Amino acid sequence: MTIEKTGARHEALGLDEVDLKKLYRAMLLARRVDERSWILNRQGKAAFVISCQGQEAAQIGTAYNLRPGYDYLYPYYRDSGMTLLLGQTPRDQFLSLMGKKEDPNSGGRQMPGHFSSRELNIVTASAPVGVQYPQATGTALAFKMRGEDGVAVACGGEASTSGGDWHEAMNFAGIHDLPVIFLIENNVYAISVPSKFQVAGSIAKRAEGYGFPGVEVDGNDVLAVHEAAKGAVDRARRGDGPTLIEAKTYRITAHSSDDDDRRYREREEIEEWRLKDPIIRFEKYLSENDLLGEGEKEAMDREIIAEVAEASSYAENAAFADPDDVLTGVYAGA
Ligand SMILES: Cc1ncc(C[n+]2csc(CCOP(=O)(O)OP(=O)(O)O)c2C)c(N)n1
Ligand SMILES: [Mg+2]
Repeated sequence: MTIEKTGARHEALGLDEVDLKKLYRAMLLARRVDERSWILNRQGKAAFVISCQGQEAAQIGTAYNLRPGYDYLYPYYRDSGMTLLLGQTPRDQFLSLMGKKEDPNSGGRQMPGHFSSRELNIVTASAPVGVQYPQATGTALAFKMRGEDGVAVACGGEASTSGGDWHEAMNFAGIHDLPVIFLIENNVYAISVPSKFQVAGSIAKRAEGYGFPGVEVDGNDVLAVHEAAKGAVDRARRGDGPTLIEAKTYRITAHSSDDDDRRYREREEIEEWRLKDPIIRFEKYLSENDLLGEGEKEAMDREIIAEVAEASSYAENAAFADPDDVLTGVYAGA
């Protein structure tokens, strides 16, 4: 991996030391929240976990370019890193994970991973994969009609590009030059199905057929993702239209806490990808460029672990949602 050694990559991207530490901290926070979530699941305190592990660079590198509360994010279930960067807190995530009343996403009514915040313009996903793409495209149309320079970002896994919604959204966005970014986090699997049985050809190249750029990027390299996303965001704000980003990455964990991935993939494959772990790679870049010493790194991690522990115990002790409240906000008038 020679790319880490080319010192001033971040300078070429207009990122200073403060930016780099924010990027690193955000990736590590997402990882630690995720790890804690699995522990809560194994303790019987969280019914279901769906993980972002391995995809932190794709998420943080993209979200770092957005204006929270102005741009719109249509995340998918793995995007906890993105939502944390935009302003959701570890406490919010644990409250949601454990179905607590204070859960800001849905008051404990929704499955974890359905991130939602009116203040932050994060729009909840629906359960069928891919329905977020036409919704985000509609929001981009609204930005354009109002003459605003906002950007809508819609995210999903590679398998969601096999559905019709994705193609319809891509086509509509291409026709009307809309300020929407499609971020595909290609993590190689759709539950147990490897991408070779799910996706024909290149995802990134499909954008050309819809009349706008498609970029394939190393999704485990946060600086490469940042560069691609910055180009896409700048282009959208200028009014030049959509961009598709295919971030090539890997799902380190099983599909969810209910999945046993030993049934369909070799442990060696996971170990190979662990060597390309986006957090370790970025650590290496930072340390090779004397931007993050061992002591500072450990202090940051200790601080994050303490923050996560505090958030987790707050949520554990919080009240459950009231069963009588289950239909509030579900049906009109309820
Ligand atoms: C339309 C639809 N079909 C099937 C499912 C069941 N399902 C949930 S997640 C998933 C895998 C999606 O894979 P991908 O888009 O690659 O995302 P990943 O989970 O790998 O991040 C499937 C098939 C669903 N939710 N919606
Ligand atoms: Mg996938």
